[in-house]
Amino acid sequence: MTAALTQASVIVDELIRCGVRDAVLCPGSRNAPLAFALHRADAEGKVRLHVRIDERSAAFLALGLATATARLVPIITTSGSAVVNLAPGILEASYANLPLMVVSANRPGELLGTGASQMILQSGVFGAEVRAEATLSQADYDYPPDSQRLVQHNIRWRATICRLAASAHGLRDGHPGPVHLDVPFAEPLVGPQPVDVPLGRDDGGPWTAIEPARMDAPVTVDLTLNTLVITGHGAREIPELAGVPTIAEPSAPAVSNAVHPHAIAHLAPQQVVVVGRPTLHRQVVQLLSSPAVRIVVIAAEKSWTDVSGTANAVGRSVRVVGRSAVDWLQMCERASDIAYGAVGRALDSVDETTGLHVARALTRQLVSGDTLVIGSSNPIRDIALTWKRPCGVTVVANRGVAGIDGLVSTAVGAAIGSSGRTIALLGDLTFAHDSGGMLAGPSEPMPKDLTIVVANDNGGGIFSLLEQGDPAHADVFERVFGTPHETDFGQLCGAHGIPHQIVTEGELVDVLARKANSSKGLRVVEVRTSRVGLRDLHGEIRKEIEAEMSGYAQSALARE
Ligand SMILES: Cc1ncc(C[n+]2csc(CCOP(=O)(O)OP(=O)(O)O)c2C)c(N)n1
Repeated sequence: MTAALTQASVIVDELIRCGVRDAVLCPGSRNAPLAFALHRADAEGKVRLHVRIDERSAAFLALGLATATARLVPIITTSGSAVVNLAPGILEASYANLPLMVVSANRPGELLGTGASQMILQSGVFGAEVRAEATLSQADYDYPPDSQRLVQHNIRWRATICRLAASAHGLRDGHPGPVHLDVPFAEPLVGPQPVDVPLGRDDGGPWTAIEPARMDAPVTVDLTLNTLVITGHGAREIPELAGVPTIAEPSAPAVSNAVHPHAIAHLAPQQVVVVGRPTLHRQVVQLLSSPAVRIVVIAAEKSWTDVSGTANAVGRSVRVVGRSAVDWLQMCERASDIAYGAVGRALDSVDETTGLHVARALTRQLVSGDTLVIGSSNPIRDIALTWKRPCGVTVVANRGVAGIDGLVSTAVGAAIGSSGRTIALLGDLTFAHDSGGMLAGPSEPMPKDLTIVVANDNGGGIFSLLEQGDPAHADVFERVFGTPHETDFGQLCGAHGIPHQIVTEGELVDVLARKANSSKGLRVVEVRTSRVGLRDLHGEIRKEIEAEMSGYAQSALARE
């Protein structure tokens, strides 16, 4: 019997019993026992296996799959630096509260520091960013037939996996996120398929069935105060607040009473209810730092959003008293209409195509059943300014740590995990950063219909909107912030066998109406955009809203 193969079969079997349906494997030698066990489970239809060469990409693929399927996704690596290459995706999962499990193969512990090759201290390598970690007891070098030690090991291994899976889902503490299982394997790592794998529970379920701890702490929200709801990443729907004016970031659930983010500067709410984690708008940060406003935070997780420390109350759910005043509702609606109108007119008035134009054209094509993956930087902000999210469109965005890394892989994972078509909007640096996400072998599961739209302004457009984009820094800006690269995306995609085309904003509409039926189910559509006039365009939008709002305020005063 090859003990390492037996142990790997137990691990894979218990993961499946814990609800795993997709697993991402990165090739290596130390994790060979797990590779064999996963290949077998895939062949038996028990799990869908995804093999990726680059661990960074693998972690983000897993992240996309976990987001789309709401299931635990394990990423299986060999030992050494391979494990650390997962770090960006693990950090994103930690701050976005997504259930991932790193399963890192290791050499036997006693070899650490002996000069053994490809060996690092793997336990603790993700620091406090994993919710739980465990090192599995090593299988014996051999087990005699009917071994009691194997019986005991089987129990211990399965129970440990159940504990980690429960932590990943936050079942006991409401704090889901990544976990780490380190598995020391002794040689031989390869041998005949194990036939005497010790079994799990008879009912086919997990070794330990872990019930979620119920926590409910409602907080009272008095709607007679002029109230604005701000929903950010990770927000869930709060039916009690359904009719209240809401600034919803694109990755928060659709709302019936959406308010444009630029309206904030012209509204003076007495109370703000924060749901999830808003990260996009400076105006929101300003509003939430005001001690004059009552701030109520609703958080399902253990941690809650209160960057300025101004929150008056925190709860898990809402108990509403009173009703919103009609003139407050009208004021919010009017300010929002003015802001949406001003954005639209400003976009129509310029000749150049910007990321905002691409965001508007793309989101107009979305229909119920679509999944939209949004890159960090300007794409998510452009979508926030141009789109009112309708019901039925699923949105995926890596707002945990808001990196520009791993977005191609996340999009591929989200597309594989969802049933309809998927459209992603990424900036060019974001696309280039994870172009390795297009790297997948011919046997790998691929999306049914994924279009990655790249708004290519040849560099980081967002920086021209920040302080460093002030013309006073023009002599420094381009090289150290703008970072133009002039990459030929057609050739880059061609190297991976992915179809690529360059289209205008107008052509995007027709292109998106057609299916991405390439052999890999993935195509890249590039729209050349300009960031030259971006700062002025945003300035114009704000000025126009300002002017219209002051006209509205004066006519409201005259009516009183
Ligand atoms: C991993 C990572 N590295 C660096 C950054 C800093 N950063 C934020 S936005 C940005 C530029 C992104 O450019 P692009 O994807 O082309 O989008 P654009 O700003 O042009 O809309 C950079 C480098 C980051 N957020 N994440």
